[in-house]
Amino acid sequence: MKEWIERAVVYQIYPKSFQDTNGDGIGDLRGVISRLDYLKELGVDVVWLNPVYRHSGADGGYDISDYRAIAPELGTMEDFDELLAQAHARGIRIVMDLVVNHTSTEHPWFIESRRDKTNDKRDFYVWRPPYRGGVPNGEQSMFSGSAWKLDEATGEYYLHMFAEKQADLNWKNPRVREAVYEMMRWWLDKGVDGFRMDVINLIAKPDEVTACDGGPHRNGFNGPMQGAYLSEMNERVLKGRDVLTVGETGGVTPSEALVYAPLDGSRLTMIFQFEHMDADAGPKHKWTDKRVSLPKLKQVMARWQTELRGRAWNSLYWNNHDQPRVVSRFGCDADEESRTRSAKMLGACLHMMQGTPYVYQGEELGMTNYPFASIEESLDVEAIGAYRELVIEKGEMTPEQMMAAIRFKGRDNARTPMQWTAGKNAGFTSGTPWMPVNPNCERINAASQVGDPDSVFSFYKRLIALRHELPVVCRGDFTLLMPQDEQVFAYTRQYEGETLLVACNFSGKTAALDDAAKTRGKRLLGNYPDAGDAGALRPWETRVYLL
Ligand code: TEU
Ligand code: CA
Repeated sequence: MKEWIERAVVYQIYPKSFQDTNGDGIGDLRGVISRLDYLKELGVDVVWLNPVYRHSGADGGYDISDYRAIAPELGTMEDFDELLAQAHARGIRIVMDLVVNHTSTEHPWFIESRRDKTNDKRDFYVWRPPYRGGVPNGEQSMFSGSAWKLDEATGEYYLHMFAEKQADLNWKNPRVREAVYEMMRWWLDKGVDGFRMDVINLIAKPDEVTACDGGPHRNGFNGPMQGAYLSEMNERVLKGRDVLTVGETGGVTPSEALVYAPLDGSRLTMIFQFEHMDADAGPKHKWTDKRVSLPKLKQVMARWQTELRGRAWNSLYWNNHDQPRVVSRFGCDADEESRTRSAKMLGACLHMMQGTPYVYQGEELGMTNYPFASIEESLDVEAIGAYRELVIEKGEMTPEQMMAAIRFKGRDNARTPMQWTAGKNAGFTSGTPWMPVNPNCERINAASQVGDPDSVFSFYKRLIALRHELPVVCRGDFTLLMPQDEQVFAYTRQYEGETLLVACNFSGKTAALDDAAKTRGKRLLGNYPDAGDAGALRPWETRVYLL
């Protein structure tokens, strides 16, 4: 593991919701440039930018129509170059989103591909004839409904594992792979510092998934060729370059992680696993408002810590642009005291583990979920599709149940504008924001937190600094304490004779600590002004000690 990556903390920016500078209500690249000093103050090392490429508006930029152009609403390539230069001048690296499982149906490759069956780009995508007059098989889109769409021009179906406008590329075609690698080299030559790779474990679909056999919905993730494609990508693009790569890999197990992100650097630097994000799933998958069971969450987190140890590298995240706000999900946003305490507690719990922490914009302020009242307020293709399927078509959930689930888990919660100030539109825009600003911006905003030593922001700043300062935070062996406890998440990290003790209360009630978890030694961090009783944690309390 490269030393800078071992100590790095990444900040994720969803540019459309970060900072608008020209009053059109949409965040832009100049907005990101204008906030680089804020990121410097926080102390992060790397920024991951969600897609900034030209797109067709179906899925928040994940439907790319030109990999080498900036979306006009976000700015120009000159703006991008300036952002890169200005970030580098501050010692901040830039990691781009790489979306190559699919392109937009407006991408020139697809426009050519769909024209007829013999054109040069036909095999860039997955085309199949009808099976007995209908869809080739029962494969389902991640956004509800069939994953096959009939295209009138040739009478064949194309595969789209996400929205209809997101056509899956055919990775079996070596020309597709080379075209992707060439594009990646183009960005790296420009000076970007790596890639976050969207659904990268979906590119090597097993043959059954695309078979024209009327078969059932199967799982297209983690196909047999995955390792080979990633080795090839490494060989042709990444090898010899000082980059950070992180693969988004839903459904992977720790043993599969060893295939994707081995420590020898032969494939990816690390992956995003999803097991802890699925720990609170119910019978309708993510669509539930049920709270997570803490023993289960701990078991998942601990397993990833121990099973990757010395073999592969973890990423650490509670939040991203696809997840609800963690303080509302695993903490408590009911009152200000609980919100700030639980936001800090969740930060400490995650950041003191081994791996690379990711902070999603606004997480460092303890931003919360948004009070969506009805489905008409949802902008996200996932929520709209799920509502249609589960409420309207199948009647498996009532509108009230589904809205409760969308409020608790919907992706739009992450995408409301960043809260900079208590003023108009939270200082995000002088115009009309593309998405409503959370009304709680009056009490939750950066302006009030940056200079306040007791703020969530200052606490995150301290967490990031601790990782930079203490080798035990980067390298220590992880041991889970009190695994069955329903309130306490406690663990130790051990490195070269030093022990870090982290104790967190995931509840609003006092919680007793076992002997092994009793706080002792030197207090590094806490979210109460005083040390308190060594054998008990107060509501939402966190303590970090060096023994
Ligand atoms: O997400 C991949 C993915 O599997 C999502 O469907 C995820 O399960 C869901 O958002 C959780 O609610 C990536 C991107 O992060 C997402 O924003 C895109 O919509 C998707 O790929 C398609 O590109
Ligand atoms: Ca703008």
